Amino acid sequence: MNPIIIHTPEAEAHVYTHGAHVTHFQPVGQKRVLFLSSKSWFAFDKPIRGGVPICFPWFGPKPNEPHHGLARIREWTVENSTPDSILLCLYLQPWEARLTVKVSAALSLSFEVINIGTKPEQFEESLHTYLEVGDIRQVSVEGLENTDYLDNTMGLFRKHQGPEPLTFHGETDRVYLDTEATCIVNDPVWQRRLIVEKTGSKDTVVWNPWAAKAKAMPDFGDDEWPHMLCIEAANCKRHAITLPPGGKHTMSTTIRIA
Ligand code: TA6
Repeated sequence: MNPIIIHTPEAEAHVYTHGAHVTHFQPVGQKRVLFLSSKSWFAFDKPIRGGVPICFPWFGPKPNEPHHGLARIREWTVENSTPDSILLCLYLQPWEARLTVKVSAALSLSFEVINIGTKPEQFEESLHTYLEVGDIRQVSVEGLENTDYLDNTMGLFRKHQGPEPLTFHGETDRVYLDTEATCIVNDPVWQRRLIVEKTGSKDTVVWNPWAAKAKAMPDFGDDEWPHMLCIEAANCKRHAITLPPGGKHTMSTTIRIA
């Protein structure tokens, strides 16, 4: 399993046909922007740990099915590529899924879903972006202030984020609701700010497993949790999307260093 390397004058990105999985994005002269676990699986029946997993056609658990859907453990087909972009496709009845990756000083992922079936169908989705940070305990996130969220560490209990930026003091697993906001990740250790924009998404998922959960994951190094933060464009739970036959929906995320 080897990545497709997209090398441009401004940045380099790595993409696997397995899961249409972007695993690496590094602007010239900068530290890498995406976290990739040193313990990740690279196996046909397992998702890669890090980068931008595509969660589709469901988000989270589903009885007797793989967590976060099938798209990230399926082999996608390269339909087109240019020096700075690639288009990958997957047929997963009743869906056609298309991911366009564009590489410049920013990394842009556009995820299009088409209902190729004969009746209305519903799906959930997330571009499950793993950002690399110097130390999560010193990171703050702007853009989610005054927003309700479901706390997945407390049975999806609904809470409210106050006027202050989000900071991290333990396992954090939240679905911020009804937000189309751009998130700004302030990383004082690496002295940079990461800008995470999105379109076509009503939820933003924020995740860091912290020490205990990291230790329990075989494909996640025990000492890696301080160096990652997931900021995910998503449409999940009550924002699941229903498409008529022939209907299309696009969600995108764009990540760059300020
Ligand atoms: O996006 C947050 C989350 O749903 C967490 O609950 C945690 O399960 C994480 O995704 C990673 O899931 P995975 O199946 O990739 O281990």
